[in-house]
Amino acid sequence: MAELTTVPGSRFPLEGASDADIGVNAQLSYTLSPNEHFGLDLQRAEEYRESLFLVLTKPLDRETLPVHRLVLTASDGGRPPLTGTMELVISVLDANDNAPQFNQSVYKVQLPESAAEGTLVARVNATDSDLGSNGDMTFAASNTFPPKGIDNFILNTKSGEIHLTGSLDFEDVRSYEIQIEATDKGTPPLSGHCKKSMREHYTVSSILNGFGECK
Ligand SMILES: [Ca+2]
Ligand SMILES: [Ca+2]
Ligand SMILES: [Ca+2]
Repeated sequence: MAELTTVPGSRFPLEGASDADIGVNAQLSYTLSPNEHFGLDLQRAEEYRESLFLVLTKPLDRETLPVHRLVLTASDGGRPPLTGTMELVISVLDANDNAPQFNQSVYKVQLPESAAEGTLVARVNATDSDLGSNGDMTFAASNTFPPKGIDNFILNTKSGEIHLTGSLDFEDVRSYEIQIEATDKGTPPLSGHCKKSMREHYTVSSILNGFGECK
């Protein structure tokens, strides 16, 4: 079952049990082990024909619980009743329902004016709790202030590392601000869009603003 798209009320047919006895000794009732997400619905079309459904009662979230294990018990109407049990294992398939989140919303870095080309300025880091491509992400610089700063820094879209590519001049620009966005590879992709800007003056400083998820 897929998280997100499998909505409460969804029904899944289960194969009912059978009992070789007749009459009340063959009338089965079913119970499910206590759980938060599933219930049972037994429909009797004719006297001896019944359909058993597993019904989803609460949305699934793979990030909270990826596998649900339930025990279905069938009891007959005899005295004493005889029971049979069966285990149901339900795997929750991933949907892209989490946007990448930066571990810091603002990274502040101070660099000496004399910093050499190629200097590692910072490495931004984000996490996404989805699976596979839903959790893989790329980084992009969406805005740089002042705009000419775009020539001074290069962002590795995979690692999130930022390197200095030009030379710094304290008398010319005292601080840079770079806004970075992380986007996952889900369909459709999700990215954070929370802006926190901040400017301060250091000797020559660059301020990197990460976009976290808006809460
Ligand atoms: Ca989820
Ligand atoms: Ca997910
Ligand atoms: Ca995601």
